[in-house]
Amino acid sequence: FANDGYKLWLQYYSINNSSYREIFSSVYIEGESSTIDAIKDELARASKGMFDEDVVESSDEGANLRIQLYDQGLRDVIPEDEMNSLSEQGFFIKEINYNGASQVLITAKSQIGLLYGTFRFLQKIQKNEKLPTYGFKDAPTIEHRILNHWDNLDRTVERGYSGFSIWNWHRLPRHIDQQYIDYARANASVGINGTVLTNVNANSLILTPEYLEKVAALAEVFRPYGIKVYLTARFSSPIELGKLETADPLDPEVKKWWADKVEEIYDYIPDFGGFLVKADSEGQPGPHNYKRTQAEGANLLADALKPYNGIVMWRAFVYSEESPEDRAKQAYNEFKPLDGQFRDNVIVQVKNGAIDFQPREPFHSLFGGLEKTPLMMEFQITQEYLGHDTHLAFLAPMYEEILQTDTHAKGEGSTVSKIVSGQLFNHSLSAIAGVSNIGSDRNWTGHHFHQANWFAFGRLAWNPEEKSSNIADDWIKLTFSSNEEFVRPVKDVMLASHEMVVNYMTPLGLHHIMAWDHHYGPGPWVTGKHREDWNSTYYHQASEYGIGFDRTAEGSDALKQYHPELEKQWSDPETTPEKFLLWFHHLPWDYTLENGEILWDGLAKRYQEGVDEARSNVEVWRSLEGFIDAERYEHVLSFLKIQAEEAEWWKNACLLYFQQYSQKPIPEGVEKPE
Ligand code: GCW
Repeated sequence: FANDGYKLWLQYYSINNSSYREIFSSVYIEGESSTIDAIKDELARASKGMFDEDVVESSDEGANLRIQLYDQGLRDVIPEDEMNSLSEQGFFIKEINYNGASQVLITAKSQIGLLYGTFRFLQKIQKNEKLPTYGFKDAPTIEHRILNHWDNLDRTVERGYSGFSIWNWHRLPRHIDQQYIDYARANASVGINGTVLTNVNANSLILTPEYLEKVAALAEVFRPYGIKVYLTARFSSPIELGKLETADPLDPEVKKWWADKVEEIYDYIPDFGGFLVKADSEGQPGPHNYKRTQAEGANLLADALKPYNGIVMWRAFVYSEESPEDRAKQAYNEFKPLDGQFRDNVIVQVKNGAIDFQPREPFHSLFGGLEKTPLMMEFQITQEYLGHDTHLAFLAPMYEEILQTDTHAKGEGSTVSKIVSGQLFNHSLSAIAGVSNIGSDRNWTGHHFHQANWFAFGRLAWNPEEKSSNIADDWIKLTFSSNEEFVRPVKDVMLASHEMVVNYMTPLGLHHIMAWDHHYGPGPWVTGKHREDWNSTYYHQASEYGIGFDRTAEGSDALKQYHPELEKQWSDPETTPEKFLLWFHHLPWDYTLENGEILWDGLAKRYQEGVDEARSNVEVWRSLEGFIDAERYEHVLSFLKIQAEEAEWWKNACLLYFQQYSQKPIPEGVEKPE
């Protein structure tokens, strides 16, 4: 049985390279620790897989491969200031001359740095890449790079489409599954260094000793790989677990309850990372229940965690269905006045856009809106609004688009990435989160290509300036093959895939026209039964006159929340990028687009483009049969066919629906919907 899908981008498939083959025949690794053991384990797997050789360890510093912490003795080969320019988890890989023989040196300031360096070196080997003569160094710019699992204790996964949760609470703590170790390896190999194990719609049971014991067992598996464990904290836990009458953040008994609880957690997990909290949102309890602010709520937990260096990740996804205010404005309205009121171990976690993980959104106005409070990015890796498990959408271009947007918060060049890395406003606490797409499926992520989104999140978390095309290139080569005849077409498909999905779902800035509740498939006719004014037309506002959500001064004025440069640019439909047109403007059906077409025709053509591309992807993939194993080939093919059919379903449904308002014919070149 092959099941290559399980091995993710750590395939270590056989390659032909005699100089690299030699490397493993003498390896010097200094020191002893569980992280050093993890390094040895990885080298052994890689050498076995790529060259069918065992690693031969040597006690001689002059070995072919030398892995050791940086010290004075290495000053001659790597100057101290070069090393000092790297953050604690960075590494340096260099081919050096040792007594006349050539040697590859991997060095770092910390053992985790050595592990990261080892992974990177093994990736270079797998890709058959030469080391540059001047060496190769790298270090992360964001401190906390975290996966958010929306995993429930009964092992269902909210918005998870890859089976059940990989955390088997029933068997923990006594049974440690190999999958936990492989999870840690995969994460460490791209630099992810934290994991929130539980759903933000939290169950307070996770904070009981019965579960903490299980959490501790997982933390122990992850520790050698530099991965910290975090939990979600339900704000009403003092009532549910502590039998207190209130969870009011200013109540002394409540404060004491959390302080004691946190102390207990650290008894189990000495390096526990902290809490992630969803409060006052979609039915979750929070400080609003006691007429307190989000800052008062966050600070309660921050004070409890402070003695142990734990942090609070407090989500900004706060809105009320009851409020008449544009949903896109609510979080900013709530958090802007609180800037500066959070403790220094609180970081506010903001989704990339202000509505909710739509196929495309402009960046959230809180980025650049808050200055004194560190903000972390929350991306969604799982594809709640992007076709769930079966639709191929490579999300790196979407993440990159957001990270590279200029907020103008401190003049030109104030990109979202610089806010997230803490550079722009000089925050030492920095973090980024991705809502995981991992589940119990044999290939972890349902679609084989969705492994690439987990990989891409890790790579952009490590370096938010990284380019999507590099990420795609690396992922394809590590996961499948380095054969350019395979890599080139697959990379083209991947890099265009997000735009393709936007085209057949929500072109030109349309949003939230998915089917109600499960969000799979089209549903512009119903957006939320539970709320009066979220009637069928709330998000797209289609009428005989036109379509789109007016967020200019004449409309909800959400644009006011952006810095003046953007506010000005985006207030005028003529200067608004077309990808955001209907996000900010309500326009007549015959509004003229950049290419001279009327809006209705342009809309219809984009739907068609998406469909055409989804169909053509099936053909591209068919032409690649034989380049990879049959199992993964067939699996991907079958999903691509589903995607092509469903792209058409999206197009037909949306065009037929909107046509009742536009009353215009389907333009030439667009297949008539049936
Ligand atoms: O995207 C929405 C989802 C909810 C989710 C919520 C959130 C965890 O539909 O399922 O709840 O966002 O981010 O809190």
